[in-house]
Amino acid sequence: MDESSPVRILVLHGPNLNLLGTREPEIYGRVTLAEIDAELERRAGAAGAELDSVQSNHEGELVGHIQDAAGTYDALVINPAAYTHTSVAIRDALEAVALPAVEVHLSNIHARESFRHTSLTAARCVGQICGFGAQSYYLGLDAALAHVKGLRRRQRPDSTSE
Ligand code: CA2
Repeated sequence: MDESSPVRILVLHGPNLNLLGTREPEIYGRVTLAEIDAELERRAGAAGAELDSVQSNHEGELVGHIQDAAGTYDALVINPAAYTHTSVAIRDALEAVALPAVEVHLSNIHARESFRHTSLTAARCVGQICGFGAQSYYLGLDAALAHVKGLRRRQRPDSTSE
């Protein structure tokens, strides 16, 4: 993809995140997934980037979206939700496509039950942002855009490797 083309970001939301804003507001807030997606799209547009969002309750579908993202998108922002803590398949897909990914979580998974402290997927991501509610997604988008721009800068023929 040439350097002048808009950065393309795919946002992947894992299981149950379609329920956002309807239940457990004390943990996940009152914002709906549609509101988060609209704000992500607005912010991406303001930055000259393009963004698509997909939610799935199915592990295999998420794996399929990760595989299909290669060649179309420059980076992923992913909240694997409960699959964060269980899914070798999503971890392997992230590794296989070698697309930069930023893992995001609404809640601070490290301050919750011990089974949420481990992320199988984070090690295959550029980094993880958690605990800031919907802001985690917006910070994740900023991080993904900055990362892709850095990669493009380093790929310029005249760039020096410091
Ligand atoms: O904090 C996050 O973003 C999580 O990825 C959310 C997952 C949880 O399993 C992870 O440990 C942390 C759960 C998503 C469920 O979302 C709901 C939203 C509203 C009502 C019920 C569930």
